[in-house]
Amino acid sequence: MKQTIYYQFLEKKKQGKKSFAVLIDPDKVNTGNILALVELAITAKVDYFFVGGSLVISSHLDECIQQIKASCTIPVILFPGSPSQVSPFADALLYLSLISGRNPELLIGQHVISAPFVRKSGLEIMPTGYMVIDGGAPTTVSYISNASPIPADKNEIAMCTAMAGEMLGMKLIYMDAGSGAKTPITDAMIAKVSECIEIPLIVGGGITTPEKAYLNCKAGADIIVVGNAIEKDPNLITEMAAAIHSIAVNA
Ligand code: 1GP
Repeated sequence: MKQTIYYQFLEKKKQGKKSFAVLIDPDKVNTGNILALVELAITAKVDYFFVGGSLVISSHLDECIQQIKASCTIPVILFPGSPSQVSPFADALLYLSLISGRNPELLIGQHVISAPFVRKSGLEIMPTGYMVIDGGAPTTVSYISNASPIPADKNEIAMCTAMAGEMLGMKLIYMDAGSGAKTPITDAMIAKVSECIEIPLIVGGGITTPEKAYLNCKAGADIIVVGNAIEKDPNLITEMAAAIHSIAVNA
């Protein structure tokens, strides 16, 4: 199995380097604005593009990824809301299991159904323990997943869930308050989780300022994901990237 991008994650974590992933929802981009976004991302030295969403209505996922790949070398990682969001044009796939929920379909059911198709894609597969944290209001992911998020102040539950995910063999933990969350995940919860796992920690959902991104990294996040805030103001890419990359190596 390919592990090129995952090794990059591990190497960066070892060096204390933090990464910035821009989340692109294929429903919200078109040929015109995607190229402008890629240009900004190249200049700001964005580390990764995550592509996907809890609910992708349009059918131009492949086209969207091909456009990104044709214009830059930034790796494209699928962040799928369902098995239909698998594109062989991407570089890697976050193979998500919703370990914070108790919906068997999202823990293993959909994986079984789509396994041959996913393997055939040739994508680098990254087994990811996906944890949805309450972001202050129902988000698309909390509704669609039909599973309760972890309460925002239950740091111990988050810690134990991440620990269990790592011991089950997950290669990444992704803590997500949901797209457009009113309240992003607290630094205290990020710190608690990051202290108890060795695998890279991805954090996203409701991060709207470079300050918050910086503090999340200081608390232990390895990769920060931002979608909504950049959709509203693409120029935020530059400041976000600078804040995340400003963390001194091994500080
Ligand atoms: C959502 O973590 C991502 O799954 C990003 O959230 O769109 O709120 O930045 P935002």
